[in-house]
Amino acid sequence: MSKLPDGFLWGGAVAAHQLEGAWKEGGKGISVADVMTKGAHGVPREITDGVIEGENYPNHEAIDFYHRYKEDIQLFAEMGFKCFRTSIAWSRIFPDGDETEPNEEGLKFYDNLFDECLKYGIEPVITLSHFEMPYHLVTEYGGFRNRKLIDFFEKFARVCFERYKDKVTYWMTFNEINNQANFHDDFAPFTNSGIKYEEGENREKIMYQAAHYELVASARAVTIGQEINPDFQIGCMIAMCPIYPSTSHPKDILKAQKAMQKRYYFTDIHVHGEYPGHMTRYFERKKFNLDITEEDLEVLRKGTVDYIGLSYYMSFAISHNESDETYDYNESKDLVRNEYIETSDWGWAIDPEGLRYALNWFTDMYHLPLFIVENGLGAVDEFDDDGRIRDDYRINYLRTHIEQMIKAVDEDGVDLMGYTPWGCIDLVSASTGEMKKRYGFIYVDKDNDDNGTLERHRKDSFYWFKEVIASNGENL
Ligand code: P53
Repeated sequence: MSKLPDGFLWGGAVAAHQLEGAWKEGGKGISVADVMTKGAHGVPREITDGVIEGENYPNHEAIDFYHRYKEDIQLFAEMGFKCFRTSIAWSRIFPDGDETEPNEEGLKFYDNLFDECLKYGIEPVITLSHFEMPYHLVTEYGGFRNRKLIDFFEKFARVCFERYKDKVTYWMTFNEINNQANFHDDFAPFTNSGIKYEEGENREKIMYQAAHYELVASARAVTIGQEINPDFQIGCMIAMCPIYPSTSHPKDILKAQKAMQKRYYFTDIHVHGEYPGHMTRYFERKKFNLDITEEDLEVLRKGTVDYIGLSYYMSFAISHNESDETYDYNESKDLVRNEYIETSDWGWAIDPEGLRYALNWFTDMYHLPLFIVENGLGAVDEFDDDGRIRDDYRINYLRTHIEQMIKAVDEDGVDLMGYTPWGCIDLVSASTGEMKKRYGFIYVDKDNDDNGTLERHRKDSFYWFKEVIASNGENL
């Protein structure tokens, strides 16, 4: 007897910009992902001013899913997927983001894609905004610095809900909205919010303002979606990296708690519909004077989510700083290495127990169903002499995480909807733009220098995951 509920949503997750390619086809506009070059571990991707001739933009072709989705979905069906998480590329539907009418060719592509999933009984699980807003909204409006973006997002959401109301039940609004808690780096503010900072700007204040507009946009979308189809399940999506105190020093404990508040207050607003006291006090202390209206607060109260979607890859650890009595969190400076934990080739801490901890933490805080919509190991894969990819390191990572997930459900009573490992087919890495950082059960023949046939091959983990799904998590 499986310890997971019947109907548990096993599947895989991707995002449009990381696999579709066809960046200029079907009337698609340029997105923020289309102006990011390739980086590497420790080498950030560059955000260029528009698309510059001669630069390497890995998302332009990606793995050409736009033309190959039928073959790929057939492979997902062969693994027994119950669901498939992807996003709708905003710039396929509204190429510039501010048009009055949507692009029919873009809408049609997702009709075909969802029909193809449904043909095999695979539920689409859809993120509306996954690091791919139309680039025009950045150049013309400054991204989510601008309140107008709320209306543009709302319109996009409404068009998608209306068009796909009979095909899609599970939705999420903004992918990993809380990544931008790391506003000191350029990556998250740009991918989350379309924000490029000028020298000398108050980055933190701008981030909180943008996040506020996104939270309002999300809440409006939730309310509209529930009206369009009351059966919709609309969630938020949070990047969960639990932050542990590095020692039992009370100041480390407090520092970790304050850091958790800063990284996860987004969830409080999505779920409870209001700002927690520690955030309103913080804004006052910092004299941010944000544009938050009474009407916004009403919208937030109304548009609370049905479930929490989360990604889980790693945990963090933190120490207090004797010279700073405020406990204010600086994600790019304050984190320390956790000596009990191994890291991946890209430096991400591998911590299966952290997943159980995270599921319990969310449950204690919010009492809502959870959906693990990303988890996985980015690793280098190589064919052996028999033409096989023996990715036991990936199987080990997933097995140990699934074990902890099952304990959270079975022993701790966590209400869990499903599990969709990230990058079920190899795709372009978000943080580095590399192909080499692979997550898939399905290998795609393409390297970091754009060589390869784009052919698909089943890895050992493909057959393993198929058995995991078939046994509903019994045979790991
Ligand atoms: P890559 C940072 C921390 C946790 C998750 O990441 C993150 C990031 C940003 O990269 O992103 C999510 O490809 C994101 C996906 C992304 C995946 O994790 O950098 O939702 O788009 O591909 C894995 O290895």
